[in-house]
Amino acid sequence: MADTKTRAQLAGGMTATDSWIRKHRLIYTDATRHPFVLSIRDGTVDLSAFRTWVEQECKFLRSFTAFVASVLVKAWKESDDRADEEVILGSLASLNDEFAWFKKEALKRDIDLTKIVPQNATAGYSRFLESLMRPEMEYTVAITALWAIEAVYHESFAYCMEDGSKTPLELREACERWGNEGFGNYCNTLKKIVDRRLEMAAGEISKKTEMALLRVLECEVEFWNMSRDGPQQTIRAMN
Ligand code: HMH
Repeated sequence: MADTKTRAQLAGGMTATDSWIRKHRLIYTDATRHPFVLSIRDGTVDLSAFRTWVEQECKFLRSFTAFVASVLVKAWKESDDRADEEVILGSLASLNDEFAWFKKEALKRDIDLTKIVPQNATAGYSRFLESLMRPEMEYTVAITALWAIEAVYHESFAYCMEDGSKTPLELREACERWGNEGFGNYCNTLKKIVDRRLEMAAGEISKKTEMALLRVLECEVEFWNMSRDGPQQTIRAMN
């Protein structure tokens, strides 16, 4: 009874998250092996693109933090396992640390945090997170989005730290932040929560959850695209 394996694992099958990653592997790979990430790994990254990434992250993190806080409230109300709340509290604690790190990065790069304008990808991502924050949105859907958001960063940045990567020295700290083993374990803990919830979810919730996962992957690809393209150009009328 105390066995923590899910029904699917006991049956020798894949968990729900594994089968979704397999089913949607094209977009999953787009999100976790994006050209921007590959350019960090091979050392050719454009530093103005990296600066754009830092700026937009500073904006993104505010909505992300509010979202994580809303997932904590949903866990408190809906979860079948009290331990979930501690895991999500851990997410908030590491976000506290992340804010301090981004402030330091912004200072180093002379970025004025009060003057950052969110680009379309950041604004779109925030709107999606806001839709997940609504009280009627199910915990299973929201915790799945949280897992996917964290897992994409872990997989991307861990790839930039592998043997043979040529990640520039000044970007190694960023890669270490999300790519480290502890962060990987935290992502796995979230993944297990998701699979546990999906074991007991009704078909329509499962479908809704899969859609939320796909939307996260799209938002992540758009966020990388925006970073790769660097500072937004102002389009002027040609007359
Ligand atoms: C855009 N995705 C984005 N930013 C982050 N900080 C994470 C995921 C992971 O925390």
